[in-house]
Amino acid sequence: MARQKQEASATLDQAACAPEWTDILRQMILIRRFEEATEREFRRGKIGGYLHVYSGQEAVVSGVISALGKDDAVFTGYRDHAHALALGADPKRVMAELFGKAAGVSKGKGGSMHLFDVEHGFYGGYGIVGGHVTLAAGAAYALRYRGTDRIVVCYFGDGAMNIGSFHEAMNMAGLWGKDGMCPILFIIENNGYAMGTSVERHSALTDLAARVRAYNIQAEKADGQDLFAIRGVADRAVRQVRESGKPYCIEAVTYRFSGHGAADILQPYRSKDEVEEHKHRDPIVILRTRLSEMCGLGDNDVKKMEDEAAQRVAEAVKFAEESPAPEPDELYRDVVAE
Ligand SMILES: Cc1ncc(C[n+]2csc(CCOP(=O)(O)OP(=O)(O)O)c2C)c(N)n1
Ligand SMILES: [Mg+2]
Repeated sequence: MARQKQEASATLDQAACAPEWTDILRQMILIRRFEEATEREFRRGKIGGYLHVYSGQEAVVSGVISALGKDDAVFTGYRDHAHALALGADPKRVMAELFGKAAGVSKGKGGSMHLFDVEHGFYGGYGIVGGHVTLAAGAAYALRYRGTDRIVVCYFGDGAMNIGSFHEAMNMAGLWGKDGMCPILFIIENNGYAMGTSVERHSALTDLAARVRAYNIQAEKADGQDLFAIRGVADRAVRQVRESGKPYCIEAVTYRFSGHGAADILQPYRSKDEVEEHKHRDPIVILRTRLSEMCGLGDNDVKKMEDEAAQRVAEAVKFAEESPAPEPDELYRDVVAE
């Protein structure tokens, strides 16, 4: 499902059992199956470089991106496959990028951490932790300066909040926001860890929303495992950012089910019990259960979604595998501005 071409002021109407919610569930299932496939293909040696998957955090992407207008812009770090897919990027071209193929969204030269798909409003995909927050804040300023009503959404992790560029970006966003010149929605993907270091061990203040408020930016926490919770906050925040031109921040409390990256196999920093406990709050299961209770979504409906996702992912892998590598003379193209 691509982004809804809805009015930015769309309200959350759970009772209506709108088809939108099943579309979002379908999207979250696709993202999960896609990520599982990338882990398999990494182990088969088909994907080189780094690989960080989003499993467990899907509601944070689907809940916010589904609240956006079609012209809004999204930035994130290196855990970026889900963001590209939720914005409507073709799974075949995303997988081809991971395989380093010319048909990839970044022409096979970016890989997992550097997806880019401007046609769908996706402005990356960045490997330098927290570096993209400055770019996103600048983009938000530029959009308002040009007189548009587009907004920027910038995702980052809990760990990214400890790098200097994060604080520079927050300070400028807070300042520009005073004049209504920084329409940006920051999303903290607080999954509890920065690689193997827990929030308790890396952040002097563990209330991450409070840290953002220090920059004169309104911030609130939301349950990142519950699609309806995160979407409800996102609807309100997106409307406010668009109208006011001021930044806003949502701390989405979530959890990653896989290791930090494909190489993080032993995960000595957390117990198996801890991971299992969090799997009881799988965002896909939570949404599926809600839709079956509220709207009569049946096991057969879900099975159809699972089959469809499996097929789309298998087609993406096949496409990526069979696609040609970039030509050697592509090596320096698009690397620096001309
Ligand atoms: C400037 C910089 N320093 C260190 C790293 C190495 N590094 C990669 S991911 C990561 C942890 C980031 O954690 P977080 O922001 O919480 O994101 P998550 O992986 O949990 O999504 C670190 C330190 C990097 N890529 N860039
Ligand atoms: Mg983290």
